[in-house]
Amino acid sequence: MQRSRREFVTTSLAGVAGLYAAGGITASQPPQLAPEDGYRLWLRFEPLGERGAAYRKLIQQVVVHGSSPTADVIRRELTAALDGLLGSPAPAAQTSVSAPAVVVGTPKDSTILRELRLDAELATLGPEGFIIRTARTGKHPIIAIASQADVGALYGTYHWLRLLQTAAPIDTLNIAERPKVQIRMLNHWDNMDGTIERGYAGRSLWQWKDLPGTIDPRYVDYARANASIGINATAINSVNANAIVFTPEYLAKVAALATMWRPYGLRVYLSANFASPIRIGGLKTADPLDPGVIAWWKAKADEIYKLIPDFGGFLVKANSEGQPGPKDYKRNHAEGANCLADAVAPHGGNVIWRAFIYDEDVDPDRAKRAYIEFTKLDGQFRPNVLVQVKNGAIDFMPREPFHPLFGALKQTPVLAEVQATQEYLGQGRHLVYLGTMWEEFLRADTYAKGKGSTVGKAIEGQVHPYRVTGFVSVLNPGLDRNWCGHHFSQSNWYASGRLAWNPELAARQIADEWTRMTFGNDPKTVDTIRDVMMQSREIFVNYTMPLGLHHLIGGNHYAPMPENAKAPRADWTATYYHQASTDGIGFDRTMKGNQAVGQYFPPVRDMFDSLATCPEEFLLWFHRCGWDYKTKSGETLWNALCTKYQNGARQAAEIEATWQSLAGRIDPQRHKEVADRLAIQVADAAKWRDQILQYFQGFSKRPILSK
Ligand code: GCV
Repeated sequence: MQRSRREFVTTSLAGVAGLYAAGGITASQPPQLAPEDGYRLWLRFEPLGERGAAYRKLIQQVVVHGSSPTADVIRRELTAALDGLLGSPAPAAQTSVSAPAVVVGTPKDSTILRELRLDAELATLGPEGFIIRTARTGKHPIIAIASQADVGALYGTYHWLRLLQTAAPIDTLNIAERPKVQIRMLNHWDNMDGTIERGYAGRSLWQWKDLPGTIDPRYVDYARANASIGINATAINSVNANAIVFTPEYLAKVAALATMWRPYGLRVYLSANFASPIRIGGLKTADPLDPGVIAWWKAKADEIYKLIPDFGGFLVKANSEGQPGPKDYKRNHAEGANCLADAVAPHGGNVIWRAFIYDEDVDPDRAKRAYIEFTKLDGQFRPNVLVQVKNGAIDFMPREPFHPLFGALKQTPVLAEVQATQEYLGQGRHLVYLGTMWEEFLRADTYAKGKGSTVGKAIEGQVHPYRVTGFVSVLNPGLDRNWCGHHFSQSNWYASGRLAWNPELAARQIADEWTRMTFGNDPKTVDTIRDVMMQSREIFVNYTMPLGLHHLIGGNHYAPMPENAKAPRADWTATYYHQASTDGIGFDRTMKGNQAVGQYFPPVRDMFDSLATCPEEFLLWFHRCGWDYKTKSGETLWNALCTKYQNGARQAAEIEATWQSLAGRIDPQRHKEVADRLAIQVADAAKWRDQILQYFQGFSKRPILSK
């Protein structure tokens, strides 16, 4: 892994230095930036110039204490990163201080850190928390990075490197951090044949045919990226799970990955096919109350834990979109989850049971179904079952109100599931930063226990005291050099990790950090990119599904298809949701309609229920309105809709022009690759505008307002 990253550090440095040496440019001309392919993500560690020289005075020595594999990772990361950032080879990591130094480790392993008497404070921060503090040892100033455990020291190291990468002052540091959420997880939707469901960046990262013998260096870079943002769990196979992953042959391969990732604090989970006892176990049933089935899961869990002692547990999509589940045997979701939970409990494992279920017999409205099923079962799950709930009740739409299950389950820990893979948000082609969308979601107030019971606080376990807390991001990177297809999709990986660590972080801060780390600290570049990112999701909503419209797609969930009326299920069409007719448009989910608003706590219910108080961005989600309904701007609904689509398409073109203004400030390869995709985005935005407005005009019978 170091091989590949160092290779890139060396190549880009040599590129810049080489140009100067060749006399091709003078100091007054901006240097030609070496092309970059995006492989290094936000861990580029490019030279910091003058700022680097200032840092170097404070960092003349690197001292890392500890002998664990994680301490070795810290040593390697620090040395390689400082080599790059400070623009000259950093001294090899040492064990004693004889000059201004950065000192990393645990008080247990480090006399220097022990002397700082940090134990009591570190105990409140837990094994993943850390302190970064300016201090002294003997006559030398030091920057201490300390934790109770090596993994916390690793997180502290990345945090400190982020300060350097973002050109922050490091003279007087006094930072104490601990993650606000315990399970900070990625879900990959990778199939065992190497394809990826909703993947837009090539084939699966996992080379099943080469494992366990051959370890692709990329697996380590994946772990580095995750550790750098605090991700500590990963479910590597699709929730539409193939039971083959539980065969001895594949478990040995999974174990090889788990072993490699352990020093980075990354625990493996596996998605479980509920019918595994039949599919690979030779049983005739998968009934969770059947003694043979119970014994099968216990034996399988024992087998897995022998190979992977820190295995996280099972992630399960049951009785959803054709997947098998307990309802096939007339058992409920708690009975199904508990069977698997009992199998992993003796080993300290968890079962993460997805709430993305929408059986048609539960309620005519898909948005209401999961709430109805899971609120009935609260209190019936084993303590090691967590219920994983998507941010909204339909399916990762460009804008959804928060799922009413947040705050509603008192006894069952609820994890949030967001989707970094932009399935409904332009996939690998549109520049859409999702930090703002998740901020909106996490800051939404559920009122579960009065004002201030935000979704963020709920998943932190501060609204109901959950035994375990979690935040999950569906991320489908692939073998494309830049991992995510679109360079800017990397920002959604980054943001989901940062928000999992602290759901209260601001989207703007995250965008700023990511931009600096990914594109450098040039002020114009940073301001321009951060501002584009901050607007990008709203712009996408404007040209696709504004004013609470949702699911105006079909097929592969990319292009506009408001006419989509035929699918195997009504709730896979578009017409089911928008319900446009000559009278108006929108889904009446009010108390006078299908009462979906009644699933929210009273102040939220009332806010959504009343046309006067319902935020207009959710208007047609909750209300059915006539085409001449007067919106808050004074425009009729039809004209307001036209305005949104016109604005969205225009704003997409503005992003493209803004990006062009950065030519020369960003390396030519990434600049061009983003520009090429922006051209697609602009054309798509115009298509969305035209197709949607023409289609709805067939009902509104009003002229399309052009701006
Ligand atoms: C993994 C949506 C996606 C499916 C996905 C499903 C889920 O329906 O389109 O590809 O399946 O969500 O989250 O289980």
